[in-house]
Amino acid sequence: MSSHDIPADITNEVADLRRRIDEANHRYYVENESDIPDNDYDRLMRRLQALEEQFPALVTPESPTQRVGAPLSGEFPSVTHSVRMLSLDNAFSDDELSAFVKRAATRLGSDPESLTFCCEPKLDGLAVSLIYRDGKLVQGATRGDGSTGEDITRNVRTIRSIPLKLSGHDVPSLLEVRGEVFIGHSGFEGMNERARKENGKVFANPRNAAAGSLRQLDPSITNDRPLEFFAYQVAQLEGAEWADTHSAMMARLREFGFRSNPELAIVQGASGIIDFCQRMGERRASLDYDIDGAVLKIDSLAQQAELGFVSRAPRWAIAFKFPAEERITTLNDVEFQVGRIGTLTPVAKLEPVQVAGVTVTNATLHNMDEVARLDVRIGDQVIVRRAGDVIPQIVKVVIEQRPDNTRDIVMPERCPVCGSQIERLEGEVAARCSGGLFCPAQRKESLQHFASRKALDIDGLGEKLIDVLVEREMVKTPADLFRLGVAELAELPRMAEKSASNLVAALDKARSTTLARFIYAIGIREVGEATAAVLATRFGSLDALMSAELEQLMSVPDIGPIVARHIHTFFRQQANVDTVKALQDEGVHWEEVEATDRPQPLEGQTWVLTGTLEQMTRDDAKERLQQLGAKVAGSVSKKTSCVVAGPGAGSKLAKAEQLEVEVIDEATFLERLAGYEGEATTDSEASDE
Ligand code: D41
Repeated sequence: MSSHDIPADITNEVADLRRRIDEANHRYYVENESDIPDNDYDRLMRRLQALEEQFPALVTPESPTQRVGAPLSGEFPSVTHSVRMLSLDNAFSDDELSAFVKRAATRLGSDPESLTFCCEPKLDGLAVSLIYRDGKLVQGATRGDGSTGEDITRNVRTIRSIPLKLSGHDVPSLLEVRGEVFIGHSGFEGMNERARKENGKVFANPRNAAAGSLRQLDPSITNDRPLEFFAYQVAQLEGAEWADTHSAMMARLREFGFRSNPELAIVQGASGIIDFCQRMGERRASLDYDIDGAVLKIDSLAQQAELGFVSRAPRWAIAFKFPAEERITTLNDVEFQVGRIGTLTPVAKLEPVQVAGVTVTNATLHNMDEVARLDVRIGDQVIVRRAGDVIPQIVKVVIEQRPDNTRDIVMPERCPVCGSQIERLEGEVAARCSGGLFCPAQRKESLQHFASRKALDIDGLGEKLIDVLVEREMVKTPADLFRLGVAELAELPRMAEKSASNLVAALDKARSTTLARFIYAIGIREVGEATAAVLATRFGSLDALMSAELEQLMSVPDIGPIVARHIHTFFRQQANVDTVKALQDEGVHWEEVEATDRPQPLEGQTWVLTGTLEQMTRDDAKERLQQLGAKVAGSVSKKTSCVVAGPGAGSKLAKAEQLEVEVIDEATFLERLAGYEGEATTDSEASDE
């Protein structure tokens, strides 16, 4: 039956039902007011479903019954953003906010106090793009790297505060809306509550829950999650007039049926944005969603266009980030963890406390000097700090609240794992278990190090699996890993045929490595990835390094007497020589490189990477720089040779500009790398002859 044959009263009733359901949805999910009882709503929905079932020709993708579609098989297709999704520069202080306003005003040739800003809280969710053609939602995509994201249309369609069809008049032929998808506190509590009852996945915080929910291949799962959406920008508009200001565009979006942040405010000048950030800091705890700062945008679209952007972030907007969150809790106990080379690290066991969105139960106390510096005792009230994804720290003890029954933190005399003697070497902060590779804790740590990303990078060999392998004595030394068979692995807990054979394949792949990675992987004390890279290029072969005398080692730039001694001692221990030999016998190999005394192209230079790199990972960039002889530092100083700034670069970029250090973007960086690497290979080829 075609829609022509359907009685007019049915067509009218369907249209009327959809209008009433859409309105009810909008009132509830966008305006947060419910004016229709659940029963009535359900009745409307059921009636519409019945009619659509009877007259399938009436079904359209925009019908409120069509929010949940079929699961996707495989992965999300990728989509190219026709207008790049920019990132935001950060400001961490009032001074940085003032500096931002001043820079913009100078460029615009206007008075800083006259600039108008549109301000809103910065939601800790996920940025998405929504595309509407002729008023209908046709695509939803993640931000991805800003130019390519994932097509999550089916999932965004389940979010009730995202209209499937634009409302109001003068609906544009093309509209791209960007905004943040998130889960509010009340929704989060509800979903975790349900998950606990049903033995489902319990999430650590709303952000993880939102990210996990958005990346479901089955939209019916996404549909069960309380995702919400706040619009924050119009990125494309055709077939309708642009307004003059960002805030007027946000008002248009509300007419189309979107939610924008109710805290949105228009302010003047630096003092206006500083006040707003201050106010948001105070409001933060009473909002129903997590925010990590505020976003401040110049309101005039003409001024935005005039300012443009640098290294993928607009000059007309900035994100103010709140300072790290702090909470008070009780230090219940201290345990000593045994590291790779036996170092004992005191770890604080805390009364669980929520800090910046996650429950914190452990914090490192680093070493006994730190324990003494903090003057911390078991039973103390302590202040715990966590900034974003940073490891929690104990900042200080609240001495005024010290109870009477606190206990001293004492270093044990025997290793808590293997019972060996603990030794505290003179001139060293750390105390060490003397058990060596006899100590399972040290064995586990060295295997973890060996398998880690910057070492042999063995995919699928995680901490838990290593624990089991060591506990069952299936693996004692790294070479044992390469002898593991699929059958024995498949019998382990949480393993199956598939994961076992994947691991064996990963081990096989790891057999072919580089000398630098190998030197790093074998775990010589104080030989990090950078030192390992230097040693590899200086000595060219493992044999040369193993037989190097102290003087030779010390003559390598950046290698001091202590590290030289560690390397020298390492290769004079029979056990270590045996391990290296056993690994080579198991087929671990690398291409020999030509030893060079010639200065590397970037020798003596210090580089800093900041912001997001999009063509490569930060680790890759670091490795390539180090291979060219450069040091890669974490902060900018007068000695910095060059800063590579990607989008999101904040204070380091500002510092570089202040110190007049050269700043290049990723594209330039890639060109230079290619040039230097060309230089390096031509040289070694020449020396091959
Ligand atoms: O609430 C947010 N997380 C938020 C993010 C926001 N309120 N506004 C934003 N505005 C922009 C520009 C200025 C580029 C339109 C943003 C973001 N960007 C953003 N989110 C993730 C990367 C960039």
